[in-house]
Amino acid sequence: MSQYSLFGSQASLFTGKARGYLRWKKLDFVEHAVTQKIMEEVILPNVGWPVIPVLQVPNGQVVQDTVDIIARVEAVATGPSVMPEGPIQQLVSLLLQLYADEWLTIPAMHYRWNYNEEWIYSEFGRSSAHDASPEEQYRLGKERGQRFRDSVPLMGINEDTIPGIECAYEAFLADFSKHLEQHRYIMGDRPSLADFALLGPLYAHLYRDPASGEIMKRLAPRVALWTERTIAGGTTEDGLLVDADAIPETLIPILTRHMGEHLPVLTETNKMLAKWAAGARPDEEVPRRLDMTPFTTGGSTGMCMSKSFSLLRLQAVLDCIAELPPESRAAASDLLTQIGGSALLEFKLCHRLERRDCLLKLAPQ
Ligand SMILES: N[C@@H](CCC(=O)N[C@@H](CS)C(=O)NCC(=O)O)C(=O)O
Repeated sequence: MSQYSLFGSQASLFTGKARGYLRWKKLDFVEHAVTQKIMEEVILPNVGWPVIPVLQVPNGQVVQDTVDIIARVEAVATGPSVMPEGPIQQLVSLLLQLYADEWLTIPAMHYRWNYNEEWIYSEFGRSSAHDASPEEQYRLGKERGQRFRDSVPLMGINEDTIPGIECAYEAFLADFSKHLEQHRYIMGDRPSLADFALLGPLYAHLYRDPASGEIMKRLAPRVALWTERTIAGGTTEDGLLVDADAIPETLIPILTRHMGEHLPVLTETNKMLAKWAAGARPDEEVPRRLDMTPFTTGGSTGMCMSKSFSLLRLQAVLDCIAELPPESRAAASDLLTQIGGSALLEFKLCHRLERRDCLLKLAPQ
């Protein structure tokens, strides 16, 4: 019997990230669908709130958050590290993780809910109650899916912003396709952290949901093929990362779009966190949503919720910049300037964050 259990779902964005990574790592694990029983007996007692994916490790401990899951497995599994060795490649990996986890969720949610709504209700029901009748699955799925559906307008997805969301997504697909003409994965010919992070939004919502998948396969067949080999955990044809800590030129347009769109929102979110933190108790959970903030994507503007969690992923980027070895600092500064991200060189997070008890909290000062 496998000693590792992944509790998740085929329809879940972050489960795709974890699954692709665990397969690549060749970890002996079994994936379990999250039934009501698993939710009540495993997830709620250990995590405290309903969220997936969750990894149960051999000593019975339960790990939540894909970054923590990856760190936990990296510490024990053999084979190459998911994180490239070069400091500049590490920085780009963390930037792309911030993009994938915290910004590409907008097109992911748009295409799921505006192109696949009825299908996804049944799919949620099928994965959580596979023995129920199709009608019962639809009813259950609709009940479960409501909180995700309700977050769509809060993410700034509406009639005014949809043209921009689609324009930015299609431009991303075009850029990524171009990149894939030269490399099998983000950082060369084997998958690494950025691939698994991007797999989150690109697999469940944008490839597997039928109407989204049709769009991806039509507009960007190379991205669809990348999605297939990355969710499989790589293939026997995979090779090596690009060497000498180089960043493929073809990533520049992707990184530039990310900085241009996300950086203003992160800057506002940081100000909102500062305001909240000024009156917070030391052990208080940071609210998941702060205020609404203006954003621009693909030329459309709107208002979206500021997610405090995004600052945790940003903190990993800032830590990486702060810890760069002296010989890599100039290259990092040039790269950030080239992609419109030089503000990150000076960015001061108003308060250090950490996860305690599976919740986001202010780190003790
Ligand atoms: N930062 C978390 C995000 C996990 C997450 O948002 N999971 C979604 C499903 S893909 C979920 O369960 N959301 C429930 C919620 O946000 O209330 C991770 O990397 O694991």
